Amino acid sequence: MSELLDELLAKPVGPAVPARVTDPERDFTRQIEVKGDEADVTVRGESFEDNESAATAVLQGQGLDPSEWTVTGLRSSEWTMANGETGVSTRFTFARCVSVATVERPALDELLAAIKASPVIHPLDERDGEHTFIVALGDMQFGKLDGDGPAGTLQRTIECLDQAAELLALYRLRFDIGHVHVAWLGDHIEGFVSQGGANTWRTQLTLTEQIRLTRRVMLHALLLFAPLCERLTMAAVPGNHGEAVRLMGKGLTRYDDSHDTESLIAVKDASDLHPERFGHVEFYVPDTDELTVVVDCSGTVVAHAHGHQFRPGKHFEWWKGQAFGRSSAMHQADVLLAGHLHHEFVEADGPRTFIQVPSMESESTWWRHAKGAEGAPGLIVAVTSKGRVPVKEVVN
Ligand SMILES: [Mn+2]
Repeated sequence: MSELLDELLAKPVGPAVPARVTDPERDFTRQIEVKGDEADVTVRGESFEDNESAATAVLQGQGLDPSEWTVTGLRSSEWTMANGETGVSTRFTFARCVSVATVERPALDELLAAIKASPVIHPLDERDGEHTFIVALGDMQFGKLDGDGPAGTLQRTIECLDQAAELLALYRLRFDIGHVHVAWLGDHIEGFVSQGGANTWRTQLTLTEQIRLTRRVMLHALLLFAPLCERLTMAAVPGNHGEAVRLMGKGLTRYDDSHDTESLIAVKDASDLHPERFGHVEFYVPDTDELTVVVDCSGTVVAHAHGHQFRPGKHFEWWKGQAFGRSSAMHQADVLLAGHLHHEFVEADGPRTFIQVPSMESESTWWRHAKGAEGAPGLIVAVTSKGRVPVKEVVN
């Protein structure tokens, strides 16, 4: 490939997420367990002498008087510190020299009185750090005549984005939000590749019209959110409907060959023309031949996938499988945002959260005939920080 070709094919690929660095200070430095007249203190440091004084300090930190305690045993072992050097981990067993004859019991009545006397106050203006406001949407399938058709889907998408911007102001009363992230989760167009092209008759817009709507809706989101935050990120992933080329109705070209992502790349190219206005905006799509992209949102690693890669209900199995791959960023993802299945679904597994958005199109007529369920279109807004997602709300 020539340099010029590389330059003009360049895409805003999502950044690699560096491996989580263990923090010995936080993960484990000192530990104390007190059982009656015996206390076990485990400390880690550069040398045994360091540990000896640290252990005494740990006792003091627990409100115990070191002069009342004597070391009755210890166990020391070496460990590798964060800087690669060898440190010493020591467990001291202390015994209380003089048994405390009478253990003072807390006065229960006073404690209970204190509970009654303290009103529960959670000040709204308490700032505990950076938060990201996530706006996640997908499955507009612009062009399809089902339900209220392209006109209805377009109006709903714009209105939901506008509502999300209003909610941002409301959530700022509760959270310190500096970063807004808009996740485009695929199937933004209906396209003509689905079902071997059998969706063609029911698709009322041309391919370029479908793409134009997608691009301009993304542009609307850019213009809407860019003035409202210090950092705006937008990510898009390829959906099955957005696939640019299928061969004989089946074979694909490369996995990144998608109108769903290309529309966002076009918006990025436009925003690059105005750095004074959009210099704080970042755009991300999966790397060449890839289908997922991750973006850091206030310490939460947010992954994006369309959802045609896993069977319904098997999102965590798929996620676990991806995380097994050593080159995949999925093992570091705290949150997985997905589209495709057209209904709201939120599930947590330990600290990981899966959020599936409803579709923006009003219904799949085929699905309604098959299963009876009408659509419940909308998008999802969420607030996240440091891996947690305390708020998820459907906007419709
Ligand atoms: Mn899909």
